[in-house]
Amino acid sequence: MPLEILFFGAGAIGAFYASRVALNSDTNVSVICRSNYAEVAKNGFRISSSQYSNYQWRPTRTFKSVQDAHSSGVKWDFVVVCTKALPDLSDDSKLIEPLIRPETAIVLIQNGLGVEPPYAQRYPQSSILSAVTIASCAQVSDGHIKHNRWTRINVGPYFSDSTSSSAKDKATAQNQTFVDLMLKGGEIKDAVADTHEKLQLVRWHKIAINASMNPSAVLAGGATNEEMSNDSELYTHLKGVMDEVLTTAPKVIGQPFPSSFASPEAILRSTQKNKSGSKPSMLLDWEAGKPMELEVILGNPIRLARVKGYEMPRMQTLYALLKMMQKQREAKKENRSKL
Ligand SMILES: *[C@@H]1O[C@H](CO)[C@@H](O)[C@H](O)[C@H]1NC(C)=O
Ligand SMILES: *[C@@H]1O[C@H](CO)[C@@H](O)[C@H](O)[C@H]1NC(C)=O
Ligand SMILES: *[C@@H]1O[C@H](CO)[C@@H](O)[C@H](O)[C@H]1NC(C)=O
Ligand SMILES: *[C@@H]1O[C@H](CO)[C@@H](O)[C@H](O)[C@H]1NC(C)=O
Ligand SMILES: *[C@@H]1O[C@H](CO)[C@@H](O)[C@H](O)[C@H]1NC(C)=O
Ligand SMILES: CC(=O)N[C@H]1CO[C@H](CO)[C@@H](O)[C@@H]1O
Repeated sequence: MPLEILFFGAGAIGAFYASRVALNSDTNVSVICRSNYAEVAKNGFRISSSQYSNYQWRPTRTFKSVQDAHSSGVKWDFVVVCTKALPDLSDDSKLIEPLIRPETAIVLIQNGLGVEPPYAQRYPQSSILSAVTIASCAQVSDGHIKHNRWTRINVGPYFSDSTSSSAKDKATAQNQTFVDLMLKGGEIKDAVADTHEKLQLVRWHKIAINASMNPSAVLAGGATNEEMSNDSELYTHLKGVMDEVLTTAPKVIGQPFPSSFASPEAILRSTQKNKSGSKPSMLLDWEAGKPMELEVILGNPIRLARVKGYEMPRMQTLYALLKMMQKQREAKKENRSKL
């Protein structure tokens, strides 16, 4: 029997990894699409990549909703969630409920912190695998995915305080299977399997970069990372946020960062020389009038630290200001729509 794998969220990152996992001979890889459904159902995906060259991929099945995926009657072994995490707007853990059996492993390929607990609470019998990627991909038109660079994905089982040891064993075995699907058939050479603690440290380290650069770019009126890190007052601010996150995380997780992880000085030094000029995702969202990922980048880290008795005042300031900025904008939109 082939493994039945379903990707929920087939945007750039989801479609890219789905197309790699599908190269294993013993998998059936299906997708749930949103806006790109019509094109993908008709023609599948086209992936352009300098590393893997260009190829076509047609999912085993293409669905336009969770309900359709449920009605198919397929028993899913893995449900891979690749949506953008906006916990203040939608609880994606509830959306996938019809698809999850106790045997189903749920893989979360989502950036940010605190994305796992809603799934762990709702599906105590399922394994939760937590994944972070640095791959850079874009959907240039419906169904056409451009893989720009990088493939690294870190995967590890997620354990809550109440995870039993037999559940941990099951999650560890499913973690092995999933990483192997990426590594072997998928030729993702830097698919890395981590422990629960290591994976959380990877998440916190990413947050140190995103939580300093992203919100500051919005508050600094759209300055690029290069411009901000070259400004002496902003340099002090960015380093202050990173230091705060990187000294708090080991206390929350109970393990130090591996010495191989880049320091704030090293990150800022490379940012000063980075001419790419591309804007952080939060700034793009703000400029497009879309909701920003405030909770997974700022709110959740602040709360995860707070329950352990630690405050992060610089983070808290960024969070409070941006949340109010977004609220004001939404209120103005409401008023305008009433006119
Ligand atoms: C963080 O930054 C990277 C690179 O700009 C981006 O791809 C990612 O989605 C951001 N968000 C989170 C929650 O980490
Ligand atoms: C996850 O799987 C990999 C192999 O694919 C293994 O090396 C690693 O130890 C596993 N991690 C945990 C925490 O089970
Ligand atoms: C930032 O500083 C680097 C050298 O440290 C320089 O090469 C670059 O042009 C500067 N960029 C801006 C936007 O000032
Ligand atoms: C340069 O900027 C791009 C786009 O924001 C980012 O993806 C990349 O990681 C940066 N490179 C370095 C060396 O910081
Ligand atoms: C929205 O409209 C109400 C009533 O007209 C007004 O009191 C409020 O200040 C407006 N809010 C914004 C953000 O414009
Ligand atoms: C619907 C579908 O295409 N199912 C396929 C799943 O994988 C097995 C084994 O590779 C195929 O035989 C099925 O046709």
